[in-house]
Amino acid sequence: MKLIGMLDSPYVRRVAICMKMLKLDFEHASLSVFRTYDQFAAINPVVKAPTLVANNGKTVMDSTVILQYLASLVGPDARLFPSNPDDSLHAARLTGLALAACEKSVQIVYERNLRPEDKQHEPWIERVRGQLLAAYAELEQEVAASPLPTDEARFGAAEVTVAVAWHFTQMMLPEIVSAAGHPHLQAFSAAAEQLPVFASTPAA
Ligand SMILES: N[C@@H](CCC(=O)N[C@@H](CS)C(=O)NCC(=O)O)C(=O)O
Repeated sequence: MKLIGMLDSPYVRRVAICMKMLKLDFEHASLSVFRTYDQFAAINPVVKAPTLVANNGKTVMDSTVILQYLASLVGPDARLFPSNPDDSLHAARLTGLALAACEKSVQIVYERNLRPEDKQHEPWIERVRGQLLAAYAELEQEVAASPLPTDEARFGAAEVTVAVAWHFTQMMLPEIVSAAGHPHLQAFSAAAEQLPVFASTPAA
């Protein structure tokens, strides 16, 4: 299998970390959806990162869809997604909030980096900023109410996604989402980034 996309994308990084946790054999091609557009398009004409090239050559995109497929490869012992309904609901809530935070972070980064300054639409940026802060406020409350594990053996896709999302936003938009205002997320992310599977899959 081949994972296409750069690790500075939180979506690519969550998949890469989960693949390592599942001990799946894969090759990583660090192609940019911007700087190497044509090379990326030759693999997946939709040019979305991450793209997974399965062993039969078929491509699959969207990090969540890719993780669902990967979980099916490793059978019932796979620990990406909890099976008990209460744990599953908790994981789904954490993942949904973290993915919304990633999406809103990426929207702000694209707005700043891709659109000329005189074409930027402040009301739209304000809306996205409010959504981003709301997602992290909810996530901070969740993590404060039930602390997340910090040993890799107890990590599933939800824990990976929360850690990767927070690290990405802190890397790109620390002036918008303050670390000091989210102490539980900050502490969880710091512990996660120390784990060998995170450290060997750096975002930058
Ligand atoms: N929902 C998707 C989002 C993926 C995504 O937006 N990736 C960005 C890179 S961070 C991308 O492909 N950007 C290029 C584009 O959307 O044209 C996922 O979970 O994989």
